[in-house]
Amino acid sequence: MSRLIVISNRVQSTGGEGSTNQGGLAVALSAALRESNGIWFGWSGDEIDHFTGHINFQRHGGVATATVDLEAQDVEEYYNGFANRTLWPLFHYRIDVAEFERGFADGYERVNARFADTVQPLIEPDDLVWVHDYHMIPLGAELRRRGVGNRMGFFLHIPWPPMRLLLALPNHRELVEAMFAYDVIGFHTRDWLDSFFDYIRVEFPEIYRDGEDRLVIGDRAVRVIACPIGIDAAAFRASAEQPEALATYERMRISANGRDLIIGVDRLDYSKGLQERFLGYERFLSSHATAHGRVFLLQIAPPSREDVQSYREIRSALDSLSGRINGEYATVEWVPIRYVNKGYPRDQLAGIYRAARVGLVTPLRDGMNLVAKEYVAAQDADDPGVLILSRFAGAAEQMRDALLVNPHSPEEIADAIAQALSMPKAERIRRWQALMAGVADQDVIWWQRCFASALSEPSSSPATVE
Ligand code: ADQ
Repeated sequence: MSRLIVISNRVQSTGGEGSTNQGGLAVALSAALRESNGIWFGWSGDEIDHFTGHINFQRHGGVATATVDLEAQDVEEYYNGFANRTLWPLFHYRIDVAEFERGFADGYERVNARFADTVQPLIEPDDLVWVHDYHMIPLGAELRRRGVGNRMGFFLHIPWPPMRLLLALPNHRELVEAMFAYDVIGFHTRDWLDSFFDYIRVEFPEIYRDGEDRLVIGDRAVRVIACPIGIDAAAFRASAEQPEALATYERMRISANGRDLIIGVDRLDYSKGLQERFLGYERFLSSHATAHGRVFLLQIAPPSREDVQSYREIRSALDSLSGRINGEYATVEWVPIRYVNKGYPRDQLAGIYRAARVGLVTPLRDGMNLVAKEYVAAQDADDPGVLILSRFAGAAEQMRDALLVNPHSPEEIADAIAQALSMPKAERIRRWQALMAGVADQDVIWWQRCFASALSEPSSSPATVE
C-alpha cells in the first residue's frame, strides 16, 4: 500500500481513537494516514517574522503531522487575501464582495511555492499526494516544477463557479492550468463538475474530453470525478446516544418547555444564508400567528474570519436583524430567536440536533454542507425531526427526501417550516429513513475510498509542468 501525503491549509485535530471532537474529514483522513503510515502537512496557524521552512513534526493519535509557520504578510495576502477575500466569495457566487488585488494573487503564489519547497523533501517516490481545497490549487504544479512525478490528486471542498463568474478572476487561466498538474481532480457534485467542464470547453478548446470523466492534455490524462463527502455517520449517530448528548438533549427539552425547536448551526459566513433564513422565519411568524409562543429558532453561529471586513459586516447585520425580529415578536415569556455566537463540542451538538423538530439548513451556496447530514444522523428513529435544505447546497443532490427550498425566498422557507411542523409522524419517519440510508451508506470513509481509489489507479504517465 502506498503512503499517503495529505496537504491542506490547516492540519485538523487528529485526536486519539474515540476523540469526540474530531470532524468527519479528520476522522477519514486520519484513518487513511494511520493505515498507510502517511503524513499530514499544512500551515500551523502561527506567524513568524521571517519564513524559515522549519517543519514541526508531531504525532497525534497515531498520525504524523508536519506544520510550518508563515509570515504575517503571507497570512494577510494568501489566507485572508486571495483565499478568503477573492476565491471564497467568487466560488460562492458573491462577486459583489470579491476583491481582486494583485498583491493577494502574488502572496498566494508565493505561499504555494513555499509550501512546495517545504513539503517536497518529505515526498518519497511511491507516495500518493492528496491536496485539499482552494487555498492550495497551484501546489501540484509547483511540486511538478520541482520534479515531483508522483500520483497527485486535488479535492475542492467548495463549489466550482459557473464559467462566466470565473472569468471575472484576472488570472483564471493560470489558476485552472495549474490544475492540469494533478492526475485526479475531485468535486462534491455533478453540478460543480459540469461547471468545470464548461469552463474547459470554452477556455481550453484544444483539450479533448475523453468520455465522461477524462481530460486529455498533451500526452497525459486527468481524471475529473464527483465524489460527495459524507460524515462519520456511525460515530455521529452513536454520539447522539452518549450520556453527554442525552444530557444536552434533556436540558434542551426542559428549556424548550413544550415548544418546538428549529435548529440552525453554521459558521458565521455570508454563504450560509443566515439573513435570508431569519427573514424566512420572520415571514413564518408573520403568517402563522398561532405558532407564536409555540416554536423558537435556535441559531448557533460562531464567528469566523473576523479579520475580513465582509465577515464583520454580516455579524453586525445579523445582530440587528435578530434584535429587530425579537423586538417585534417576543413576549415576556417567549423569545422567537435564540442567537448564540459560539461553537459547541460535537457530542453536545448531537444532543441539540436530536432535540430539534426541524433542522434549517439554508446556505445560498455550499460545496456540500455537513450540518445537514449531522442533523439527520442525530435523530431518534422513532420520532425524527424534519430537514429543510437549500437547493443550492451540494448536499441537495443526495438528500432528495429533505424539504428542498430556495433560500432566497422567504415564502418558501416559511412554507417549509409550516409543512415540517405539521408533518405526520409516518411521513417524518419515511423521509428520515431514506435520508439516513444515504448518510450511512455514503459516509466519510466511503468518500475517502472513492477519491483514494481513483488516485491510486494509474491512468497516465507522470507529468512535468513547465
Ligand atoms: P464549512 O463551510 O465549514 O466546510 P460544513 O460542511 O457545514 O461547512 O461543516 C461545518 C462543520 O463545522 C460541521 O461539522 C459542523 O458540525 C461544525 N460546526 C458548525 N458550526 C458549529 C458550532 N457552532 N459548534 C460546533 N461545530 C460547528 C467546507 C465547505 C462545505 C463542505 C465542507 C467539507 O464550505 O461545503 O461540506 O468543507 O467538504
